[in-house]
Amino acid sequence: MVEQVDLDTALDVNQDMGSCHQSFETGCHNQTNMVFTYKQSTITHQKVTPMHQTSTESVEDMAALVDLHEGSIMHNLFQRYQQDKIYVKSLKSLASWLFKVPGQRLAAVGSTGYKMLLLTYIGSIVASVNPYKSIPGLYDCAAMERYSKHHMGEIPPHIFAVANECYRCLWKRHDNQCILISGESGAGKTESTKLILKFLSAMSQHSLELSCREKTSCVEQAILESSPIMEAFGNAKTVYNNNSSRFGKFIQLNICQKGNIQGGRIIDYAFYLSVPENYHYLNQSGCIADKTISDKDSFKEVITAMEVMQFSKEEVREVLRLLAGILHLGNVEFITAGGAQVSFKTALGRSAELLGLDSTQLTEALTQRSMILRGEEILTPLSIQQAIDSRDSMAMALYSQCFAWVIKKINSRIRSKEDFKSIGILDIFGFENFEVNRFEQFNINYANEKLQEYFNKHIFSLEQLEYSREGLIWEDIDWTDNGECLDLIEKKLGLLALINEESHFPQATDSTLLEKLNIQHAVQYDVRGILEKNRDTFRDDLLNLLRESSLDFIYDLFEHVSSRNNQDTLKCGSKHRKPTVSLQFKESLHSLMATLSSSNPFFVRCIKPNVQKSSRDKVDGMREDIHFQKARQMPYPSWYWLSRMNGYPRFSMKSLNGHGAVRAVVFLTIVMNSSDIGVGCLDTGSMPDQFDQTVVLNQLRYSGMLETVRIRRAGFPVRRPFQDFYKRYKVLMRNLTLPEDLHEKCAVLLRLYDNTSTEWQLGKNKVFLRESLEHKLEKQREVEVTKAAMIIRAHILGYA
Ligand code: AOV
Ligand code: MG
Repeated sequence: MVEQVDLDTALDVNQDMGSCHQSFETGCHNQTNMVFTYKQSTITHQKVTPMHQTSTESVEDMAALVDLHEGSIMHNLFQRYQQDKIYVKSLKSLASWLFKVPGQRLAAVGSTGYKMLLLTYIGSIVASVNPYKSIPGLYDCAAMERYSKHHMGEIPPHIFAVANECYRCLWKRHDNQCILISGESGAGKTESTKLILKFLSAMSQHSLELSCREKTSCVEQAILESSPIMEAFGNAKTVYNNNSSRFGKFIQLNICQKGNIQGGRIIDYAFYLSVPENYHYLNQSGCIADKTISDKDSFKEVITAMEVMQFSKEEVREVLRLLAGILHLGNVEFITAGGAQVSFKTALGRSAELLGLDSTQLTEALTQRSMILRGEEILTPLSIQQAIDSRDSMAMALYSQCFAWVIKKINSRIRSKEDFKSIGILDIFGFENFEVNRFEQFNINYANEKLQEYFNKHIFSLEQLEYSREGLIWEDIDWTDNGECLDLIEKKLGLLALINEESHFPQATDSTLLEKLNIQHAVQYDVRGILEKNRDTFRDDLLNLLRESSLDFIYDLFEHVSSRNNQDTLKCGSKHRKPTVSLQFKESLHSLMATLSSSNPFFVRCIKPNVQKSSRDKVDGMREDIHFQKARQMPYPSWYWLSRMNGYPRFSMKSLNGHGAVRAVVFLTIVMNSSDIGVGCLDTGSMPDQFDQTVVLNQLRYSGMLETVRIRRAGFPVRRPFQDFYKRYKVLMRNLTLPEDLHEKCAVLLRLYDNTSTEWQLGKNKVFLRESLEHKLEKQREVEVTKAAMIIRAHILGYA
């Protein structure tokens, strides 16, 4: 007897090494403080079963994997990645058959039955692995053409297929659609967003009548051109991504009845997340040039984009001038002579000139603080650190106002009336876990948790709720709820509440905050600077100075910025104080979630194959070499070794290790044909193809990928109200003796196809089907319908 080896028990790896699905653990690839455990086990060959063909050959739809566990999912991704097939899906779209028959389309939209069905339909999930290189032909016009003509599931999974399905759903469902793109920093969210925009704008232009092509095509172009501008201002290089979005954005495309993009709107979730060292201390990062980025070309691209976006020549100049002013401001240095004094006058002079400020006034504002107390101005000299802080806060204020202005400008260019429905595309900043994580990371990770919550709700909660509401026999699938993590952030006495409370005490410092947080929670973020960033108070005297700029552009930027101590705030007391950054952030996240909740979601899961930002090609040449070297240092997963020995992986290992033990190293010996073969096993060792399993497995785990595939497979994704089901398949029931009851009628047909009732269940109001059975029914129906059509034709022609 051959039995499946349960490596969970066999390996008994160190279980308490921390499960990685919480934001504070995710993305931690820092291997330096890793603990390695070592253990030896022996398994006889009877305990190892051959891998199913679906695992050795890779599948497009992960729900089709016969061996379903982390190992097989990851291996599937890996195999496809090796063939440059970066997309995989975990659900075959239900909608694909509903509208397959063109003649059915209108009827389907009109019928309430279908609407009900469609409302319970969960958007599809596509996973992509970042190739870190351009794959020829993957996104060209021919590809767009192909995907626009096929339904999801008919041709290999692709980001275009998601965009296409989303676009079609507008017409089928008559509600707003949204595409939610998640994944950690550098996984490919922004690239996916741009590809979706590219596809939708092509679709929009296609369905245009020639006469109006000119006018509308401008809007599409403008929407596409918004990307380089926003990236130029809102992105920065980080260790995870050379072009990392430092702001989240939600792009809404308004589509008119005819199917064209009318215009759109971009909402940014920036909120001063842009720390100054990312921008004006360009030299501090120690990285001025990057091989992968051509500054000259990017600059040209941005300027062209701004022209398309109808920024006037003057406006472009003003923006560049402001940026230069900020850079010079960053070079202003201080020495101490009593209080802080400006030591590098040239930088200050240039900066003042570029910003249209009086250089003496600027010097004063940077080195002393002025306050009006009972009508009298009181000047306090600043320490060097305080002077540096005021310089930085001024630079940041200039930069963020400028960014806000750019977004406003773009929006005014692409604005349209909301005519029909919209497609929203959400591209946020991905999970980050640096060596030191600060307020920015806290907010970024909070946003990611929120998005995960939305995903969980749709994929797991609502789905299982529907089953129980309909009284289906169903064993609930366990999934990792991130509710606790969100409670930690959002609930009463949660992190946000504590940070905000402390921000309102003028005397509070980062260390008092730390103390408070430590009493309540244990979280790993660096508190330094949190309070200041959260309060986001910009000194009134600095604000006033900027408002005195001789340049209209700068004056306009600050005209409506409210000052900290303005009369209203004082009069109304603490109730009306300016909301803190994190409070605004929380509110905007909640309003975003509300918008998303009223749209039909599609999910794209971006996965990063490694942390070196490397493509597969880069290492192909060295593969054997690395393989050899690494083999000595780090063990490989057993199936990988077996694959080396046998040409391809032939052995199925259930769940490669115990839950959460991603960072343990285990050594496993498999006895085969009575000769011992040492098999290095699992985790930490990175695959020689830049497909680092630790990195990938981590992402699969915290995003709930395994559970997603499981629920997709175990579930009954196809569901139709009895009446609809009967109507559609009546043609298959013609020769059957049918009972009176509608419910029973359906059951008779279903039993005919599957009398074990594994592929279907009857709920209280609906028939629930697995996709496989629905395919069979559809196929047969098509045969019958064609037959009927031929008979009718024959009659008309007078042959019968
Ligand atoms: P992110 O948006 O998910 O990170 P990006 O979309 O900026 O990540 O992708 C990072 C880099 O990966 C890009 O600059 C490309 O070089 C490469 N890349 C991503 N997707 C593809 C693709 N489909 N084909 C080829 N190369 C790709 V962050 O914004 O950091 O969370 O905050
Ligand atoms: Mg991005």
